[in-house]
Amino acid sequence: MKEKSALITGATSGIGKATAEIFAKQGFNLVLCGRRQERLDALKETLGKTVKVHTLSFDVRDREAVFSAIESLPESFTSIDVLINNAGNAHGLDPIDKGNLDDWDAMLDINVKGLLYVTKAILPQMVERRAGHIINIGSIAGKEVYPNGNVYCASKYAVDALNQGMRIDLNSYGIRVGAINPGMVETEFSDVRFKGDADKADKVYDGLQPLTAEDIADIILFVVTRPYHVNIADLMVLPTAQANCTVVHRE
Ligand code: NDP
Ligand code: 8X3
Repeated sequence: MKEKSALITGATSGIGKATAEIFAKQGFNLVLCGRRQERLDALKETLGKTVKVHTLSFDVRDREAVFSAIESLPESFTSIDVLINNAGNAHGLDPIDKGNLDDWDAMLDINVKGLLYVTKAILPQMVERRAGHIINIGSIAGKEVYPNGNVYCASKYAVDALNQGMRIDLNSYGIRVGAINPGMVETEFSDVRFKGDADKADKVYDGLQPLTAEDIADIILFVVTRPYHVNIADLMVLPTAQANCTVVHRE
């Protein structure tokens, strides 16, 4: 069987890292992306024992860095079967009138424009081969707006729109496009949102069992390993304790 390859953005932590680990177990060769080089090196060291691993360190906001990193891929990695657009975060949780402009820029530049840049850089070989699979990591926040979610929600609504737009525009090339939209997953997400305030971050998951990064990685693997004529287009995954963005059962 032909070897498969996947490029994962945001592979240094949380959902992206767990996805890299489960994909390596299934024999996917991996291109792992993120800004934290030491974490990329550590992943290469461990996962590189079972599959081919190439790492690319760049900020998805930096348009030129995105394109030059992907152009620099060695021959063995120029054909990417699966792109996982996962890099992203929430920055802040403020009402719209008190929002921090740097937080707004970060969320729109990373979660929306970064996702677009990486997709644009990867697409030519998928279009040429008339094959490929793009998984966009959206969020329940891209389906429902919650108090103080404003710009983060807007960024994930944009991911939802882009997921649909990509599926429409790439339909004639036979490229699969789908989104996974998680609810609460305990990763570094809340540490980033609250800028390292561990008390605030921990409170998010107080009294409930959140999803783990591995729960989502497992589902991504399921989506990717369906027969090629099956495209899981849009999937929402919540912890059992969460009914929607605002209804959460805490013991
Ligand atoms: P983490 O904070 O654990 O991981 C975020 C990843 O994104 C890191 O690997 C980080 O790598 C990367 N990243 C962030 N900013 C940039 C940037 N500017 N350039 C390149 N890479 C970047 O959070 P999660 O694993 O939870 O988040 C992954 C995705 O899942 C995000 O899109 C998030 O919105 C989404 N999501 C998360 C949920 C949750 O509750 N945790 C729920 C729903 C969706 P590095 O810092 O090394 O660059
Ligand atoms: C992350 C889930 O509810 O914190 O996308 O926005 S939430």
